[in-house]
Amino acid sequence: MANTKPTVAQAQAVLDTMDINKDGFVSRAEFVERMLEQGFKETTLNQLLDEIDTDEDGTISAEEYLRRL
Ligand SMILES: [Ca+2]
Ligand SMILES: [Ca+2]
Repeated sequence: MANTKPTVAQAQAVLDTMDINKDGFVSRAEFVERMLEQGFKETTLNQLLDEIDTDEDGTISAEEYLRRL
C-alpha cells in the first residue's frame, strides 16, 4: 500500500466487502473468514483481532480498522 493513509470511507469500503451477511458490521468470524482466503493463519488473525477490536464488542469498525493500519 502507498504511504498515504486511507480515509474512513476507504476503510469502510474494504470492510463492506468483508460484511458477508450485510448487517452493516464486520464480525470477528467474518474478518477471519475473509483473511483466511488471503492466506493468513487463524492464530495470527485472532491476535490481530484482539488488537483491532479495542472496544471488544466483537465487530470491526472503520475507525478500529484504520487505527491498526
Ligand atoms: Ca456482518
Ligand atoms: Ca469493535
